[in-house]
Amino acid sequence: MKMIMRYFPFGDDSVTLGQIRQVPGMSGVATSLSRLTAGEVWPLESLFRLKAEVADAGLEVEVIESVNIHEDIKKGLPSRDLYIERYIQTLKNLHEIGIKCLCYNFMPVLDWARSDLSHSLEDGSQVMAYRHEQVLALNPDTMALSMNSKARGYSLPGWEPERLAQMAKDIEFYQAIGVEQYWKHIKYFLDAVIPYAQQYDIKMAIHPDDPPWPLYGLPKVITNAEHIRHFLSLNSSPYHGITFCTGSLGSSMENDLPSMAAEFASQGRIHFAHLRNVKHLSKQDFDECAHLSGCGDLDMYAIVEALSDNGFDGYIRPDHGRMIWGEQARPGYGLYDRALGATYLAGLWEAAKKTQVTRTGIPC
Ligand code: DNO
Repeated sequence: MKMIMRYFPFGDDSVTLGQIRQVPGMSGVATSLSRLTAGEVWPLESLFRLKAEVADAGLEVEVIESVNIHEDIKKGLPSRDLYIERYIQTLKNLHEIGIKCLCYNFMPVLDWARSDLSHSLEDGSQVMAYRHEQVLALNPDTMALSMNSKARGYSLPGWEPERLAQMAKDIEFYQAIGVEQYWKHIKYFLDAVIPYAQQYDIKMAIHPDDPPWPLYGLPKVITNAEHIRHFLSLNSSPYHGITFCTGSLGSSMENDLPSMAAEFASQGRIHFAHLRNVKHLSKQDFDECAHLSGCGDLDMYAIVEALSDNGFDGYIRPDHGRMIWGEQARPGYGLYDRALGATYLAGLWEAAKKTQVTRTGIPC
């Protein structure tokens, strides 16, 4: 297991690589050329610059999060072949700088959705929150504007301007095609790309839909164990896997996360884990919260134990943290609470490893 933190390069982050380097146990970053638009080939020189910047700080860049998929691929338009070709060229370039894992998503139009990026908890911290009725009442354009206005000037991953311009039209398009057709578009992409991922030794790790239920009539696919099984069955390559995001999957009270972690880790299909907790207020309303099991509804120890016992050897990053101690940062991605989360998760990992033989009889 390697513990990493997300980092936005070239002046787009309030957190520095030097600070990340000082978080105990931190070996690298998950990063991206976040200012490029979906469909562009990632230039090799920018990638080498990124690698050098990270290496200068004594960290590794082995995970890219994410290379966004052009909407024409998700829509299954004839132009998708051109964008798939460019995606493969980007994979080749990522291979050149030694990338081992790529986190991506296949969510139509929207990436993640929240009703509030700065909701105050009783302890005075701020978190991102989701209230289903409020999200439904907003039209997506209004939600996009309100999310970007609260991003404190940083780019919001998943809410890139080019995505937003077309939003209303795209939503209508997806409403018309339906989920069965959407799965076909996923398969078309995988059939074309996974052989190259394998050739370039890059593990592809799809991120679950966040939140994991239908919104605005858009197809949602990576939402629960059954859908993940179906997704994995579309290609048998070990390079075809998932990002196990406990916050996204855990937003649905129906998902049993330790059991899902055990099932997919034992198949070698979890390449990356985003670990965070979530506090439910009702079935479809939740607040993000501190990482500790006691602060939310997920049993973080049981999840880490399931990953560890089932041979998980990928990357873990602490996911969204609270905004604490007066920090001003991109929502979810401040330094302090993610650093607390990272050390907590490292502690859970150590405990799981040290008790593995006595608990399971299986040596580490
Ligand atoms: C949100 C992130 C997502 C994730 C993408 C991966 O904070 O977890 O934006 O990076 O879905 O493609």
